[in-house]
Amino acid sequence: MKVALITGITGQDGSYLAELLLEKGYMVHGIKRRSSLFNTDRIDHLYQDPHDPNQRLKLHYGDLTDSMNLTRIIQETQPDEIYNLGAMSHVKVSFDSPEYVGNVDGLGTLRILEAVRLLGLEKKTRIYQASTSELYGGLPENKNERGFYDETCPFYPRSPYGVAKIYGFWITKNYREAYDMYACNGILFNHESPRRGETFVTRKITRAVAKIALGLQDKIYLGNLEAQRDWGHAKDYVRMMWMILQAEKAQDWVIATGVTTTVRDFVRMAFLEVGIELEFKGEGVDEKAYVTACNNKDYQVEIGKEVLSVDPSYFRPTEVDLLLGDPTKAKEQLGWVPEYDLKGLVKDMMEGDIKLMKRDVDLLKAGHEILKQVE
Ligand code: NAP
Ligand code: F7E
Repeated sequence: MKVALITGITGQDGSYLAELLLEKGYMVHGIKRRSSLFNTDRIDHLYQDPHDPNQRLKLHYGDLTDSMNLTRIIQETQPDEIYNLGAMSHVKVSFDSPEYVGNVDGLGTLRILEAVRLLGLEKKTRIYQASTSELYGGLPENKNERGFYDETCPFYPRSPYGVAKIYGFWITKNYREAYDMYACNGILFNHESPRRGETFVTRKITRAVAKIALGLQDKIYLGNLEAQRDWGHAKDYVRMMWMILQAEKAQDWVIATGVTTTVRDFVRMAFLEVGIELEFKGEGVDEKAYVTACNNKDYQVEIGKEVLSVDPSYFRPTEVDLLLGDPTKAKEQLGWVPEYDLKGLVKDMMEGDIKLMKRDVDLLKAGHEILKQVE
């Protein structure tokens, strides 16, 4: 049985990847951080009985800042594949905690590579490093001749997160070249899902739109509506992480959809999923969105209602204006065929959040009923 170790298993990608590897028959080890509250919501459905000897998912307490702990876990689990997905992954927050992000996202990668090397596992263990389109920084002059970012384009990170991840990228490449290790960077463009962290822009939008449609929230405040991102579905992207480690030769790969969309248009698409049409008026920090039509009888919001404003506190000190990836290499050499397009992604996220918010409303109603009976 193949053995995989996933750092960041409790995150969006870690949870989908664990599901995929279990389906493929792997023994999956995951590293989770100690926390004062439960932090395994995204994988609880995979991990029902830790006492079952046939359980193929095992969690280990650990942290990417702790070399001894990582070395011990790798020694104990002897993985065939390591997926280093653990990271402080929020770009805006990285400006508040630049040293921490350097330690976890940058040096954390080195700790994994060095542990594998010191344990003499460099010929056994294949390593996937979660690199990112943030490395490009969105500089227009660095795109390829077709106007996309691919594996040949220069990097220019624009945040402490991007700078930490560039260390992770280069140290992975360096260990591959210096020690002949099978270590790859997946340069993944933004990928989202119903499991996306609530403070990333897509999930923030789909949660708010679901609440507005159900009458639970009045409006949403966002930052830069002009920013453009190449958004794919996390389920498609974790499949590529696995495929990257199955390739004959260790290399670096861009995974993207090749389509870019503004934050503003993502908002429009999310509202349209519940039949609500919007008009945007004003510019810059004064831009607002108003409801112009409600075509679904279940989601009726007052026509003319203001549902979006800009809050400059969400602006970043340095912004990545536009990301657009060219996945030709992965398509041609790995057979990359995503199942979801942007419309499918928005639909999946909106369905997830409508369901979630309705469940909250039902729980609230049930609570009121119980209170009434007690009174
Ligand atoms: P995520 O949802 O934020 O998950 C990050 C994971 O890392 C969580 O399990 C988190 O644990 C863990 N983690 C954080 N700090 C850690 C530490 N000090 N030690 C050990 N684990 C730690 O991120 P994601 O969207 O799944 O992304 C997965 C990876 O891909 C990340 O490295 C991210 O930077 C990278 N990436 C993401 C995208 C994207 O669009 N999603 C694109 C390119 C690259 P807790 O649950 O305890 O917080
Ligand atoms: O921002 C703009 C914001 O935080 C996207 C991470 O997974 O992908 C992610 O990083 C855009 C930016 O993701 C709000 O300014 C507007 O231009 O969803 P995000 P990100 O920064 O692109 C890359 C590839 C990673 O590697 C990262 O780990 O949306 N934006 N208004 C906003 N963003 C947020 N978060 N909140 C807003 O209110």
